[in-house]
Amino acid sequence: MAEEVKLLKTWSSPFGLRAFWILKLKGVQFDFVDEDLSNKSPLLLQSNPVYKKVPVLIHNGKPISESLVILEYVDETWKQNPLLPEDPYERARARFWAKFGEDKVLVSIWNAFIKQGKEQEEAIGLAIETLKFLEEELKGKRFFGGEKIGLADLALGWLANLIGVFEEVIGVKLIEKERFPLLSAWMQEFAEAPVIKESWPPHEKLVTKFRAIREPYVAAAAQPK
Ligand SMILES: N[C@@H](CCC(=O)N[C@@H](CS)C(=O)NCC(=O)O)C(=O)O
Repeated sequence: MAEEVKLLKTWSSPFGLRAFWILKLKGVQFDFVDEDLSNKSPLLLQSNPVYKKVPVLIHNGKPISESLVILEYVDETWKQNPLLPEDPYERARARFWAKFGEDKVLVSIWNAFIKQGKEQEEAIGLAIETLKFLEEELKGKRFFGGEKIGLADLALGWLANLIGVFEEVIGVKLIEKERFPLLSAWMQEFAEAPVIKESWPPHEKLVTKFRAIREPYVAAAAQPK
């Protein structure tokens, strides 16, 4: 029976990119739909009734939500080009860094992006402290997965382009080459890797989108307290 693989995503979503990347890296044939998140399709609402978010992978009619869950599902279902290593300890480490990316990196960078004034300075300091753990983890490695792209690389891959977008919008450099030489080299190598390099959304379009997302936070901070 032919496999039916459909990905619900949206053009700008870093979470959607994770699912898109792994399907491409595995060479899985799939269709995708770019959802309009201001008018979600019935298929999205039925497929992810809990969070109502993209990405959703629909495999032979069965929906799978949450990008990190999708990465593991695809890795277990299509065995070629494995994302996770064989060794259980190394698998645990890859999952640890993927989770760190969600819980710490994403949160601290988002705060640095939306906060203003003194709060922003503090948030930037925290983001830099968080990023130092990634710099340390990259010592002696090309990718978080070692010599090749692994789970943590796809989980953290959004950094390779969204950091530049956030930096442009807030006018502050978060990842400086001098402070983060290994992370900067990883961002460049990841961004230019086959499959990844063809998938980035247009930079200017992202800047416009994220500038608009940030505006209400800027306006709220300007209100007298
Ligand atoms: N933890 C989720 C996050 C997904 C997510 O936040 N998706 C956003 C797009 S970037 C979304 O669908 N937002 C629609 C909404 O919140 O209504 C994942 O990793 O898949």
